[in-house]
Amino acid sequence: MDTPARRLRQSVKTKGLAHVMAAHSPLSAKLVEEAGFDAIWASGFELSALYGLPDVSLVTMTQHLDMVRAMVGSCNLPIVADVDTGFGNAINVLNTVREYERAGVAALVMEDKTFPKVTSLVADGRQELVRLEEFQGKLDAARSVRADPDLLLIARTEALIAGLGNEEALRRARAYEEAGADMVLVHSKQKTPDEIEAFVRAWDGTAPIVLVPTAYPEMNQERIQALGGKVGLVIYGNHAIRAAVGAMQKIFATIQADGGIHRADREIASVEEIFRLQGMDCVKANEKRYLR
Ligand code: SPV
Ligand code: MG
Repeated sequence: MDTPARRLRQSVKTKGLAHVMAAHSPLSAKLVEEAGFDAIWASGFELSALYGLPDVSLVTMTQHLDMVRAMVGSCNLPIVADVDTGFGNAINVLNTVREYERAGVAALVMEDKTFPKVTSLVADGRQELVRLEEFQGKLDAARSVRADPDLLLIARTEALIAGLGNEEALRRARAYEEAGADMVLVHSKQKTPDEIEAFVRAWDGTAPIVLVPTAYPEMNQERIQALGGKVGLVIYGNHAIRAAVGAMQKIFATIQADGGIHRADREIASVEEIFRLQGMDCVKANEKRYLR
């Protein structure tokens, strides 16, 4: 059967590296699909920002799950769900995996921080990790409850984010693979790729690595591939919400400065373009067909 999980696994297999773009709404998910990415990152950071909140476990699982369901319904790309810490301990994880799988995601990324978590990229953030054994238990729980063996369970270690160093990141990554993680995401907030490159070079497991190069943007596809095919997914973690914020700030300032919308009107998407994205052509066709 052609499931989203299988399609994502297939992308990684055939392309070597799948490109995953962040989205925070059905509309942004649709734009990710039209732009030709392989999958959607249902980012906790983006959804928190959409609600005007910091990414510190304030957005609930229900809120995130509702948005994930709406995105699943709006596009055909596989969705990689950012489930933060799994919203609690291993008992919570049992419920989390069941619910997200039922919602139709292709993959879940669960991180080894304590709940409530603190967003990873903030300077001097309070980064606390759970014990390695506790996280293995959470992975065990996740594995035991997934119905489809193709559903990708991605273990994310925040060891580098917490300043614990490469050896601890490797120790945890190995332990998470041993506990059954299909891939291992290792996050870094260093401004250059060297920390991550050192990790990937030293990686001796078989699970593909997942990177989120937000903090070290010069890590492009070419540089990732130069690491010898160990990286399976690259996640562009927050570029949808940042693009949206920049575009709104710019156009709002233009309208304020001009005292009207005359100049702004030429610089933004047309109303027709929004109709297209909303599927108004379909409404018109259905009106002809069904309204008698
Ligand atoms: C997210 O996009 O929610 C992430 C990536 O988890 S980061 O914000 O960089 O931690
Ligand atoms: Mg997140």
